[in-house]
Amino acid sequence: MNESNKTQISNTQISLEKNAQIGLITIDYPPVNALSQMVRQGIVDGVEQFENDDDIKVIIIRCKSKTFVAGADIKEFGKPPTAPFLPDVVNRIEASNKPIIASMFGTSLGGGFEVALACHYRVALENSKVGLPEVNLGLIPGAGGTQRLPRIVGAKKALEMVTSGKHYSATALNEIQLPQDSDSHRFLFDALFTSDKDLDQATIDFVQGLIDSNSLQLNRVGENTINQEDIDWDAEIKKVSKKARGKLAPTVAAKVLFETRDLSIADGMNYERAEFLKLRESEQSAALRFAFGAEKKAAKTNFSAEPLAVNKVGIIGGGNMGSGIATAFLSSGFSVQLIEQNQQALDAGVSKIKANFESNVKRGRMTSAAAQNLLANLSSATDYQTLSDCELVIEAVFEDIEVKKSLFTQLDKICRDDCVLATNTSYLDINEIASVISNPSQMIGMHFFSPANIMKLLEVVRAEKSSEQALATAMAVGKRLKKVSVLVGVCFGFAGNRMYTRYGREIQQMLLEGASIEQIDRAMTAWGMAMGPLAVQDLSGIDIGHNARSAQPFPDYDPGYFRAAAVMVENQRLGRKTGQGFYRYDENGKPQSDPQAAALIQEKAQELKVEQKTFTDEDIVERALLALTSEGLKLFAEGIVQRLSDIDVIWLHGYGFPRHKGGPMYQARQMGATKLTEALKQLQAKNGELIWPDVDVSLLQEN
Ligand code: 3H9
Repeated sequence: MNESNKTQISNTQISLEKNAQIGLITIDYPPVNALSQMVRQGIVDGVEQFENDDDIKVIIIRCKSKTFVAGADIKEFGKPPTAPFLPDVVNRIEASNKPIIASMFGTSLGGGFEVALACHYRVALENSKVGLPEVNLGLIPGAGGTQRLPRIVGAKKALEMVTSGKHYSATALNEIQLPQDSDSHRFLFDALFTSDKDLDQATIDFVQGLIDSNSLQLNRVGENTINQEDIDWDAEIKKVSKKARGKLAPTVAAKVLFETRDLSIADGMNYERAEFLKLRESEQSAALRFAFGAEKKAAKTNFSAEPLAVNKVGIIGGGNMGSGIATAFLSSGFSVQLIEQNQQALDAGVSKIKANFESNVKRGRMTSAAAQNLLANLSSATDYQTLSDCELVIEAVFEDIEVKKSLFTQLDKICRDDCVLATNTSYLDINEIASVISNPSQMIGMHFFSPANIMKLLEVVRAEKSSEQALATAMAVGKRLKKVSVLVGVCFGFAGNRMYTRYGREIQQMLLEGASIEQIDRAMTAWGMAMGPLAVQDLSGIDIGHNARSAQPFPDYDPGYFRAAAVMVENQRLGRKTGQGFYRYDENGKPQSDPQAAALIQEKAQELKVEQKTFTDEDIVERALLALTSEGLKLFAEGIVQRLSDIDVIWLHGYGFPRHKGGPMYQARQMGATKLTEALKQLQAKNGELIWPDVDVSLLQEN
């Protein structure tokens, strides 16, 4: 581009250039070209300037760096809004008297997609993704997304896209064909270019083609009506609401689509805007925005060494955990060497991995060919020697410290000198395990959550001597696995399971004090937890936690005695796997209340002379949350986590904490130090030593 073609605009995030009859508006606001005030202003100024320029016939909006616009600028939320507002910007684009083309790549999301929808043409690279993810932030699209999208893809698809918040592949969306009589006359994209193309040049060529053939049009999506497909709105809204499990935004989004389906674009956008503004002020949106920021912070680490490049990963153990971890690695393109102690166990592990891929294919998550390609990177053996060229080895064997120590003693002799050695232990002392290898700095914890190919959370555990490189490697690997990785320190259960133990102990105590199994699970799920704590214990096996606590791997830390759980274990009621635990499971695996379980708990309470109380659901929730909060503060005070918000991330991704409530420490911060202190004191007075008496509530202010 000739320097003389640059057009002046007083904006560091936008530049304007002329290329013969084409006006180029280029947004350059890393990392994701969010729609800051400056970007919004720059777009309006650019459109105005090119409209008044007789040389220009058509305008392109394009982006530098790694993506087309990924949405409104989240950093501006919570501050007073400043003009020009995004709805006005998109309307200005659509009203332009010269056609505007959106040149899209990467992820065009939220407000970014709304900008593109207002353009008169859209072109994109084939591997682009688009979406309206506002519901994930407790919002709905606020700049015409609920209005223009159904005018192109139809109300049904728009309902799905707006309420799910998912990212969609450009290629797949462009296959949508509306009925002939629909005046949604075009596909979403006017051209899709193969991903190896230079998008800027391809867009210019596309536009030049339109100019040369004299076929430029002002395709104003807002002038279309919405194709009224046969939709049972009542049923759809109910479905969305049920799936949202307490989140407001998806239901509001569905209702907006329903209420505005016959309105003009102007009236529809006014309706949408009013609902958007209400949600922007809501507690849920604040919590969801907090969660987004907390995840970004957790990913930020400041290691003094570069990560090791990892290609081949050894995984020892082909049980549920090991095969899940192997599936996760294979799915992200790593080579995996699976090890088991005998051929039978190895075959079983390989079968589980294959079954995981088959299930992905069945659910439409990947093609059969893609699954075969990824599975081709799997090798399996019973010989540890095959691990000699791995850059990372993860053990997922039986939770017994002697077994693990003997395993790492062997690995020490076989693995590369710089190989990162990771244990997937949930409770054991990694410092002790590391003591058996000649260079303990190679040892870290990588604590996956079951099923490891599905659960997002990864606790990367820093042991006393872990090297910066080993930790940096694990965090980088976590990113490649698309996990949410959080750095934690060594203690009983690390951050997540230690808090879960504290929470579980309080639940157990409430059972003995007279709260029923059903009431506790109902109270916690009604509050928003994905599962009741007792149903969770049944699912994971009551003996697992029982054995971990009984082993007392950290003599200085007393996880507490879970009397109700102990009674279940004594009576061989280990949970789902034995058909009975806190619940009894029918032949279809459905949990049923079991008076026998209740009677066993009651007997124990009588034997221990536990005073009986009546609980409201609120009492149960408050006590459970305060147990979590107090343990979280202790973990932070001990330096096990770097930030309180890391705890929130752990609970959102590993333990089914409702995202729209931000996390346990976010809840505590909302409560404030004074109220929290008061609540803890009251509970302590009522329940003796059970709530930690010595937590430093002032730490809430720090993070
Ligand atoms: C909206 O648009 C409302 C409108 O309908 C109406 C308005 C009226 N703003 O995730 P990454 C930062 S609501 C500001 O690690 P990736 C992020 O904080 C918005 N900053 O990268 C991070 O910063 P840092 C709808 C943003 O490649 C950096 O970018 N849009 C925004 O894994 C890299 O992020 C969304 O909800 C933003 N909108 O994934 C999109 N987005 O480096 C949310 C990101 O300082 N964003 N940042 O930590 C995403 O989903 C992912 O970030 C994305 C990139 C897929 C774009």
